[in-house]
Amino acid sequence: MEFVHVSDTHLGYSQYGLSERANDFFEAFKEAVDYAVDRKVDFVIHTGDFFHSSRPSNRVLIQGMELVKRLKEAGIPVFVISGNHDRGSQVRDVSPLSILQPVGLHLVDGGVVEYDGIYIAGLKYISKAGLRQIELDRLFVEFLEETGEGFRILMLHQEFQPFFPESNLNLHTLLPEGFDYVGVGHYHVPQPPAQIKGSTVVYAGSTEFTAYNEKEDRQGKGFYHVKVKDGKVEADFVPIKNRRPFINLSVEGDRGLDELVSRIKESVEALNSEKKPVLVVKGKVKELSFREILSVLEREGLTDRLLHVQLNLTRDAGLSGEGLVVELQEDRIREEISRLIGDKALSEKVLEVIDSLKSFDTVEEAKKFLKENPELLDF
Ligand SMILES: [Mn+2]
Repeated sequence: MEFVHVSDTHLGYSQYGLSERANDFFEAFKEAVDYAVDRKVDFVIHTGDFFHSSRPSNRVLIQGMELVKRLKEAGIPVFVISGNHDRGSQVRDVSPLSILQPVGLHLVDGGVVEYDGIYIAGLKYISKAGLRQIELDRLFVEFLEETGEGFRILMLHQEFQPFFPESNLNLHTLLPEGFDYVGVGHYHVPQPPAQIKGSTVVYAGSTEFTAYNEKEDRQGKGFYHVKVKDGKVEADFVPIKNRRPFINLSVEGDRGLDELVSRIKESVEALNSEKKPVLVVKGKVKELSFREILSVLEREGLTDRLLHVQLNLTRDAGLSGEGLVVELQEDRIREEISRLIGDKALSEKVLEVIDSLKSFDTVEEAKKFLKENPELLDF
């Protein structure tokens, strides 16, 4: 028995406001689907954030339908849970994934389905406030009791220890013995398979960058191909091949602009991709303005060879007060927010919204996401 475990495809995310990036997210997802079809796997599991938004546009819904239909026509069922990005409001609305159910998507947002002697349990993303209302360990046992003899899969979309050391959800204590494979989403960095309570636990990672991270770039973006033979589970990472390249450079101080430009040139020339790269420049500058950097790139004819330039620069404090960036410790900021709000449940909700905005590169994108997901601000 073989299956593909894919996660966090964020279909419909037009990063940097670019339709090319939305298309990249579609193509990366499609590469995983094509792989599943080519390898004739038995089924596909998707562990959440199928869509980037709980209100995907009509065009994006059609893209989602196309992918599910392609699998369906190949006789490959796909099982999915809702992530924090696409779960919809629990009170007012349903998950946008339910729209794809009539074309063959199996939404397993809290229960167990049986397919060909395989039991697939799933739970949608649950907020921190929601987690206080339920006991995950008991729920997992209930799921287990609903299964029969056969391969047992559990799909989740949360931050868990030991992968997230700061999480208070620990799989070592929450997970009962009995599941064979636990597929987890939410963490965009793929993790090597771990053995916990006799089960193979895998964070598949995302198929594209929602926020660029060089460590992830080295590891690649992709999905897992899982093979089960004689009770043995083998999960292999499959990188997305046709991915848009990112050039990641850093700049220190204001000197070195010429050097930076020649490094950009070199990097662009070294690439062998049909897709124009995204350039990410980070570092601390004193007086250099974004406009100056962009005008040099333009003069050197580099802007046409790049899809987008993302400047993550901070002003070196100590010179003028203009644009001064004060780097505060993150936990100090969190403490201060909690103190200002006072109410514990409310401040946790606000911090959760802030956490979900951390996966964006720009304020504009974060704003757009909030507009598309008004239930997040439904306090
Ligand atoms: Mn995600």
